[in-house]
Amino acid sequence: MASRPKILITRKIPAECLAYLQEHCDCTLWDGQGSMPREQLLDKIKDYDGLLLSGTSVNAELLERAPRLKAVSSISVGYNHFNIEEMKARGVIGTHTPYVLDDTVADLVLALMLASARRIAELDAFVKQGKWRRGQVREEDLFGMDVHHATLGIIGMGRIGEAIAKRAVHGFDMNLLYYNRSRKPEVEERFGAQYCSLEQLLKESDFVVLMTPLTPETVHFIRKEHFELMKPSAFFINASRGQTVDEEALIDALRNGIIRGAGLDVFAQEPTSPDNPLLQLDNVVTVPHIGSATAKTRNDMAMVASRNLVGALTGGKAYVVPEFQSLLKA
Ligand code: 8YV
Repeated sequence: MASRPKILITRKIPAECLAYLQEHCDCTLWDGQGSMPREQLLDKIKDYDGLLLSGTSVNAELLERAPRLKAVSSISVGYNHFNIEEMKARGVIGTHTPYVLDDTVADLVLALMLASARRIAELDAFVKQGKWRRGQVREEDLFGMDVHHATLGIIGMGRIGEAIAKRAVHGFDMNLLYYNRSRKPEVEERFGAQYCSLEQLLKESDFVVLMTPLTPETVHFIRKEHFELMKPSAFFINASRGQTVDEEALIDALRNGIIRGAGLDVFAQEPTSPDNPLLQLDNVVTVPHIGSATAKTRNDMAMVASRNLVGALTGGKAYVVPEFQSLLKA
């Protein structure tokens, strides 16, 4: 690109990321709350070569109004908000932020496992509501389940799955089962993990952790019949995307003792409605999609995304999402 690329930044980013982008590009920044409203984005996009965003849908509606657009950089590892085919058809490259958030998301998954098994949220409320009174509480009413030495089943053994495996096996002496599109011999060697069918994983795991990316093929990947295979004592943890699970079936399984509990970072709709029946259940621990939400990791993600955008627009390095690799080689 002969002149400096023009980029649109649709949400606040750290000052050092903005400074870096301004060195290389002409930047327009949305600095209101959250992301730039879609109408404004649709209105402005025609003038830009690059777009920095997180979570905003990049679909035909947007792309049709973006004749100059060459690259979209998402401040996230997940890129289910990219319509890959529409982007490819117009030669628009998508980038994302792998690696920097693996450990942070894995920490949260362990937190959800521990919190649901040891009933941390429920018992925190119990203490704070003044219900912990001598002689009035049966000891066994406070019992939870052990995480250590239990069997963990990870569905989707990517980089985050491996970071979870490391914590679970080396920190908590857990036995590890995994299900993935492809077998990972190095994971089996490092963690003594056993590759198995989805059915075996669901039947044998004490904790089922879902980490599969959301794609058209993984919508409602876990449904009623899958919960029915799980142990009644098992916990289900989701830190991937809410739509990978049939939420109605999950609610049913939790209400009817099909499974013991759940720890959820993600929901079918986000923010989830205050009326979601999941929020009424004591055996569910919820957090508002905070897998990568530490200041350091979010800053690092924003920096990676900024470098990605400059790289993609200037022929430099970028974490291009795998589906676009062929476009780059062409
Ligand atoms: C994002 C995430 O930060 O990276 C992902 O895919 O789910 C989170 O870490 C979140 O989507 C906001 O961009």
